[in-house]
Amino acid sequence: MAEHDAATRQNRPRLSLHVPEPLFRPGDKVDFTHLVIPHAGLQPRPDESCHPRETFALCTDLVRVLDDDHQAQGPWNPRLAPDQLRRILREMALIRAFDSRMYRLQRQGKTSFYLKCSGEEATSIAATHALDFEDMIFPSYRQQGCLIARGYPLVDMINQIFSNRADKLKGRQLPILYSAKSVNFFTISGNLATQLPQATGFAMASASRGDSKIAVGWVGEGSTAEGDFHSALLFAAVYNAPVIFNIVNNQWAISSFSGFAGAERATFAARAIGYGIAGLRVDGNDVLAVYAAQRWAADRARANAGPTLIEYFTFRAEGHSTSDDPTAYRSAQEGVEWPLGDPIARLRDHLIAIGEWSIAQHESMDGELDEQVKTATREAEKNGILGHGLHQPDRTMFEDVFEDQPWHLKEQAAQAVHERRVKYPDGDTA
Ligand SMILES: Cc1ncc(C[n+]2csc(CCOP(=O)(O)OP(=O)(O)O)c2C)c(N)n1
Ligand SMILES: [Mg+2]
Repeated sequence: MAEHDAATRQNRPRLSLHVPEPLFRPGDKVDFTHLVIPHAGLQPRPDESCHPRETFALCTDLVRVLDDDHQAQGPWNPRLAPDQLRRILREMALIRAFDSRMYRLQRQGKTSFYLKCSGEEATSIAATHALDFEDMIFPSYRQQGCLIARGYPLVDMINQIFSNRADKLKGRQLPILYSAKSVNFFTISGNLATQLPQATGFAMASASRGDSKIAVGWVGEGSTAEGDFHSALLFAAVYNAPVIFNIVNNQWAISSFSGFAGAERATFAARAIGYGIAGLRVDGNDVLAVYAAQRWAADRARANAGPTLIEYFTFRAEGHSTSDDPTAYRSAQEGVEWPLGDPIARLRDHLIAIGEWSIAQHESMDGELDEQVKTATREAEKNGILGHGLHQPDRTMFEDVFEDQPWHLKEQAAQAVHERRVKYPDGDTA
C-alpha cells in the first residue's frame, strides 16, 4: 500500500509557495502602466441606503472626481463651496508644514520620533470635513490631519511630541501617539489595528443607547493583516453598526509592500464583499472624491443603513518615520512616477482652474503657515523638550488608568518613587 502511494505521488508536482516581491527595488526603473486608473466622473453613485451589493462593483473600481484638466466631474462631485475648499487646502498645507518642521526637530535631537503623512493629507483632512464634530475618530498614527481639521492647537500637539511639562498625556505615550478627548479623537495605540474593534464597539454602544454619533476608524493597508481588522468588520456586519472603516492604502508597511497584506490577490475594498457590507475604492489623492465617499458612508451609517469599508488608494510619499530609510528597499522613482499626483497640488490646481485661487495666494499662504508652525514650536519649547530631564513626576506613570488606584499599583508607585530618590538623591521630579 505504502509502495503504491509512493509511486503515485512521484507523478505529482512538487508543492511550492509564492513569496510576494515588490515590482521595483532601489535603482529600478518604475513603470505604473499596469495600474488601472479610470477617468474621473465615470463611477456610478448608488443611493446611501442601497443594498451593500450595489457597491460591490465599486470595490474594484476607483471613485474619482478631479479630472486631468483639474475640473470636478460626475455624480460623486460633492459640490463644496470654494470657501470650504480653501479651508481644506489650508489645513492640508498646514499639516505638511508641521510635518516638515517636526521632522527637522527630531533630527536636531529635540524629540525621539516623528512620522509624516506626506501625500496622504486628503485621507484625513477631507474625510474629517465630511463628518460631524461629535462623530468619534479612531485613528492610526498617520492621521494628525484629523486633529488639525478639528482645530486642535498645534502647541498641544508639539507639547506631546516633546513629552514636556505641558504634555497633556504626561509623557506616557510615544511622541505623536496623541489622545484628544476635547475633539473626539480616541487615543492612538502603537499596537496596530486595535482601534478598529474599538470603533465598532463605540458604534454599537452609541446605537444601543439610541445616540446619533457614529464611529470612524482609520487603518493602514498593512495593518488589515491583523486579526483585529476582521473581528471589527464581522461585528459591524452582524450588528449593522454605524461605523466607517477607512483603509489608507499607501502601498507600504514600513519596508513591506502591500502584497504581504494580500494586495496581489484582491483590492482592500473587496474585503467588504466577504462581510456583506458596503465598500468603496477611492482615489485617495483626490480631495473631492475622499470627501464625497466619507460623506456617503457617514450618511449611510446615520440612516442605520450599515457600516462601510473605504479603501483610499494613495502613496506614502516619504519614509515610514524618522527611524526609516526607504532608499534601502524601494525605488526612488516610485514617488516621481506615481500616477495619482499630490493631493495638495491637485486641489490647488482645481481652485485655480475654477478662478478661486492663484499661485501668488498659495505662496503667501505657505509662508504664513511656516510662521504659524514656528511660533507654535517656540511656544511649546518654553515647556521643555524631550531629553532635557524628566518633565513629569514618576508617579504619574501609575495614574489615570483606574478611577480608584488598586493596592498593587499604589505599592509599585511608592517603590518606584523610593528607588528613584535613592538613585538620584538630588532629583526633584518624584
Ligand atoms: C501589532 C503590531 N505589529 C507590528 C507593529 C510594528 N509596525 C509599526 S508600523 C508598521 C507598519 C504598518 O503599515 P500600514 O498598516 O500599512 O500603515 P502605514 O505605516 O503605511 O500608515 C508595523 C509593522 C506594531 N506596531 N504593532
Ligand atoms: Mg501602509
